Amino acid sequence: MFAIFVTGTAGSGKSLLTSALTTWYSGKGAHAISANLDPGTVNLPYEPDVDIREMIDLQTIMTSYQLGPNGAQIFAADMLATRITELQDQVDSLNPDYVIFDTPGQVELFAYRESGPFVVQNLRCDGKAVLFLFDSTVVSTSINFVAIAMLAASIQLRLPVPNIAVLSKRDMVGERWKQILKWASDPVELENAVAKEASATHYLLTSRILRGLVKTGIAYQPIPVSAVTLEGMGELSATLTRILKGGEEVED
Ligand SMILES: Nc1nc2c(ncn2[C@@H]2O[C@H](COP(=O)(O)OP(=O)(O)OP(=O)(O)O)[C@@H](O)[C@H]2O)c(=O)[nH]1
Ligand SMILES: [Mg+2]
Repeated sequence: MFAIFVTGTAGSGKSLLTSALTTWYSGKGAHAISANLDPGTVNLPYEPDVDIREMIDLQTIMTSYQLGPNGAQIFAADMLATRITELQDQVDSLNPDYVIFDTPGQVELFAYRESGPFVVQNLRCDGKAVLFLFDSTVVSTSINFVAIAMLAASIQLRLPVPNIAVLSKRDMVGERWKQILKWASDPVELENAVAKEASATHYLLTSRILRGLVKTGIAYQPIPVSAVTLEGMGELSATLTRILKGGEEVED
């Protein structure tokens, strides 16, 4: 069994991509299941096979501990680790080839507290990967691209399994995703774009951050994907296969 954790900023397309990937793998004849790890989610664009909401109830937390919605979300996020045995048992009982985990809308609740990294590291399976979504509609300016790349680097620190960058919602920005890929592959082009976009102070800060990122070797070549038109799904699944199966024959 291989596990894929879909992460990204609020609204970046995690749930729809979870759904699209599950359907994609099923269409290829694999047994793929989806697992929702967001206790606070209300509407999901798919029917999860495993659902943390059956193990952690936000409403009960709010009443039992007299917490408001935000406090309860934090409490619930921290409880995730205590449900790992139940999660593992439920996933194992379905015996999937792939389990796609949809993670909470607020990435900080999953990545920066202890429970998310604990689950990512301790779930037993044959291979794991984290997808981090660069939302095309957000990173269509060069400064935002740098800001989200910093976040991606920080998620990589917190979730230390192979991370794959995905440029989500590519169908929403016309041809602009091509420009974003150029920035991603060429730091000089990105820096020039920042120079045009930013004020002098902003430019200094952004270009220094950018150079720092390049120096660390953390270069992002996000895979442009649409969870609606399914463009890019072949490339994404080929990359996942390469990483999860470590060099076995890839199929598209
Ligand atoms: N056109 C288009 N819309 C998308 C795509 N992916 C997501 N969306 C839309 O973007 C909005 C947010 O998508 P979600 O999948 O709910 O994003 P999320 O990251 O799970 O959101 P939260 O869990 O609330 O943080 C929804 O209206 C989706 O229909 C895509 O590839 N193309
Ligand atoms: Mg979601």
